[in-house]
Amino acid sequence: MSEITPERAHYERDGYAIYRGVIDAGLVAEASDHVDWLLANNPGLRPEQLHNNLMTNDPFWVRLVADDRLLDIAQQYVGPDIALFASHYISKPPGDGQPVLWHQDGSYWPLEPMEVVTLWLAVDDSDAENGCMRVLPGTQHTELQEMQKNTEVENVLGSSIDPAKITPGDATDIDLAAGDVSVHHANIIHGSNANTSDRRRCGLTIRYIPATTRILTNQQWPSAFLLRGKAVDSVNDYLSWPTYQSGEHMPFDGCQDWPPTH
Ligand SMILES: O=C(O)CCC(=O)C(=O)O
Repeated sequence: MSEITPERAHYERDGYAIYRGVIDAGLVAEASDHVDWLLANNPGLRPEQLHNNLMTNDPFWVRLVADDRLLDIAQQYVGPDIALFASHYISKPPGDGQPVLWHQDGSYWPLEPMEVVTLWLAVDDSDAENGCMRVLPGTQHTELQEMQKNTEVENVLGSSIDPAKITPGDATDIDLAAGDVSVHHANIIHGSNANTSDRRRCGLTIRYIPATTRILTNQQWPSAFLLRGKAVDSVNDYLSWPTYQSGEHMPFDGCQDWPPTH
């Protein structure tokens, strides 16, 4: 059983926690370059929509989510056998970065049981001005609600909780510096405002599951990677970690030796 850290106690009470200075500036800069590289290689995609289908054959993305500093945090929530379920860059450009309307993540996810934790890595400084994540503390204790289609404004998910059920005045802004990480529960109600500032706001969502959580799909899930520990028989089919190929993938520190033997 992991020791209960102050962050973990905060998560138990409020449904989220903040870890400062987790990822060094060099790796954060590579993640920032990665977003530019993904956009250059996927013309037409909005920068808020860099989803897990893009990561199946992307060594840097796997290297990033498999970073021990992130896994050490995830392990406190999901135990030692850790798989990836999904990961998504939400990069809100200055001026017209779209909001993420109020939602609960678990309402969207084909997971059984719903044992999962999200780490949100700040690639940029993220605050109220540029559309940081906002949470309604304590709502992790509420049941998952059905999301409703919502296209009143251009928004990242195209759906939300019925706005009449939300009191935005109760929200807490999650103010992070680049390299910080916030953690949140699958049931907590959260979202983020549009980015009307002159600074980009980019974060990487990373959804870690214990190897006992099943991804309910008939097809190979595009971001099912075993990242630490052991798989459980007959639960999920995991992908091989992609091998770096010069000219095909974004180069990164250590790419020639990627993946490590594990
Ligand atoms: O990045 C954002 O603004 C929202 C992130 C989010 O909804 C999530 O990580 O579940």
